[in-house]
Amino acid sequence: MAKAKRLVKENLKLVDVVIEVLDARIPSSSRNPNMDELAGQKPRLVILNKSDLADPEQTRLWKDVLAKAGFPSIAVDSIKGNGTREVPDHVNKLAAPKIQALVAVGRRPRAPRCMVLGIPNVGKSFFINKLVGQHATRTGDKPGVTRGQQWVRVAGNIDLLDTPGILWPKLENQEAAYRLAVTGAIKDEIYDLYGTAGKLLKWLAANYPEAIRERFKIEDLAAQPEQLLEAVGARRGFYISGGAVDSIKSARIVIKEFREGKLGRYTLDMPPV
Ligand SMILES: Nc1nc2c(ncn2[C@@H]2O[C@H](COP(=O)(O)OP(=O)(O)OP(=O)(O)O)[C@@H](O)[C@H]2O)c(=O)[nH]1
Ligand SMILES: [Mg+2]
Repeated sequence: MAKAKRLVKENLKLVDVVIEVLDARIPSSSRNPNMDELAGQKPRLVILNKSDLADPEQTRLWKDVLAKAGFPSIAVDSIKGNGTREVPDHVNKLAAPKIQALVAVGRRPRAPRCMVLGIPNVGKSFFINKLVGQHATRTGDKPGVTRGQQWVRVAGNIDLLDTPGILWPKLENQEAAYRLAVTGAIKDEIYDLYGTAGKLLKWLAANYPEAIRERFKIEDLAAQPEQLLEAVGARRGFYISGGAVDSIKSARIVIKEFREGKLGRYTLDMPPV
C-alpha cells in the first residue's frame, strides 16, 4: 500500500491536472481520505462515474456541492461513454494557467497532462478506455519526463498517463465500509455478505418500498433484515436440503441485482445540505 502511494505521488509530479474518479452512488465514501494531501494544489476534475446507477437528482446535487468546494465535476457512464466527451474541455480549462505560465517563461505550449486516480473498482479502466477510444495515439515515453511511462494522446489534445493510480478507501468508518461493500468497491471475501444484503434490503424497504415490493414481492416491509432475506429466498425458490430457505443465496442475489441497477438507481451517500 505504501508502495502504491509512493508510485501515485511520483506520477502526480508529472501531470497538470488530476482526474479523480468517484462512484456516483457514493461520492463521499468512494473518496480516498488522502486525496487532498496527495493531489496538493493540482487542479482537479471529479468524475462521478457509474452515474447510470445513481439517482440523477442526487448526482445533480452532488455536482453543486463539489462546485462549491472548488471542484468541477462531470457525471459519466463509462460503459456507454456518456459524459466523457466533456472531459477535454474541462481539462484544457484547468490546465490553462500552467500552460500559460510555461509560455510566459519562453517555453513552447504543450498538451495538458493528466492522470486518473481512484479507489478500486470505481471504473478507472473503463473510463480511461472510453477517453482514449480508438483514435488515440500512444505518444510513447516522453524524453525528460520519466522512463517507462506510457502517455496516450486523447481526443481534445490532452496527454493521459495511461496507468490509473489506485488508492485505498477508508474502511475504519463502518457505514462507509458498508456502502463500499454494497457497490462492489471492496472484495466480496472480506465483508459480511449476509449482514450487508440485509442492511441494504432494510434501507430499501424504509426509503423505496415500492421498488422492492415490486421486485421481490415482499409483503411485510417492516420485518427484520433476516426475515426480508428469507422472504426473497422463498419468493425465488432458493431452498437448501431439508426445506430451509437459502438466505445466503438471497443475499448474493440482492447484492448482485443492486449492483446491476436492476433494483433502480440509488445514491447511498446523501449530499451534505
Ligand atoms: N454501470 C456501470 N458500470 C461501470 C461503469 N464503469 C465501470 N463499470 C463497471 O465497473 C467494474 C469495474 O470497472 P474498472 O474500470 O475495471 O474499475 P477500476 O477502477 O479500473 O478497478 P481497479 O483496476 O480494480 O482499480 C466493471 O465491471 C465495469 O463493468 C459505469 O459507468 N457504469
Ligand atoms: Mg483498473
